[in-house]
Amino acid sequence: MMSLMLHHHPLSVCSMKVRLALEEKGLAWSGRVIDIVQKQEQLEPWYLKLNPKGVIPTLEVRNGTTQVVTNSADIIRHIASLSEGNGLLPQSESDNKLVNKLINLADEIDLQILSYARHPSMEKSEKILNARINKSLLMAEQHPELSSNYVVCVERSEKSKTFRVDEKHIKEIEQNALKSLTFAEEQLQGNSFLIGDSYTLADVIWTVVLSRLDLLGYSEWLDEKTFPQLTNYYSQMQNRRSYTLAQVQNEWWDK
Ligand SMILES: N[C@@H](CCC(=O)N[C@@H](CS)C(=O)NCC(=O)O)C(=O)O
Repeated sequence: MMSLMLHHHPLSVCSMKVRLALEEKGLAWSGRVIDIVQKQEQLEPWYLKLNPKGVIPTLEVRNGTTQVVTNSADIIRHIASLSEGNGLLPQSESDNKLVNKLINLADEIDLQILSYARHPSMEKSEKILNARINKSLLMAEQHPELSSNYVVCVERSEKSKTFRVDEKHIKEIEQNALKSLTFAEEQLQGNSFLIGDSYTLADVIWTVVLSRLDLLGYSEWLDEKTFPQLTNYYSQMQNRRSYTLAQVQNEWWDK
């Protein structure tokens, strides 16, 4: 019998996408919380062997053998491809292409950098990024065989520190996000979901994106005047049982 084990964190936006896909698929799963806030467990050697970039989420699909899937967009696609559970993909090829386009547009919105840029405490988020850099450097010394992995982890946190205060970079992310939101708004014209009348994987990822933009305070976008369809759609999605079950939380990490 197949079993699914997700390495995740309650407040990680990438983890929320996967939890929501699992709940909408209606499959049982178990989870292991990876503390990316205080202990920086994503940098432990055992975890790097599963996820060489040292990020969450990671899904282990056990079915006689174990398949490890990383990167949230690939994980949700993998979940949708499983024969068990509810269908999350449309019938026609053209609609499937559209689902993929909507997944890519959502995935390209750099919610990590926007989250670091808009965290209520620059000091607290700086502390987390520094803790990741310091632990990566220390672990690289202790585990030289994994040093190239730790270089990637240091570079990622350094990049976050630079870009989150780079106004031009943030503006670019926001302008691209606005283009994608405009596309999603048009898709919803006369439709209950992003692809016509049925809930798909595109709705999974967009629900989480809208929820994070809401947390980040982009109230001018989640507004009836700017994007009426999306605003109404977002409240409908919040009412789904899966939203609660998947703990799509609108909370900041604090430490
Ligand atoms: N493209 C990856 C990004 C994964 C990612 O950046 N995850 C964040 C949490 S949402 C993380 O693990 N951060 C810890 C770190 O950067 O050390 C995905 O979608 O899975």
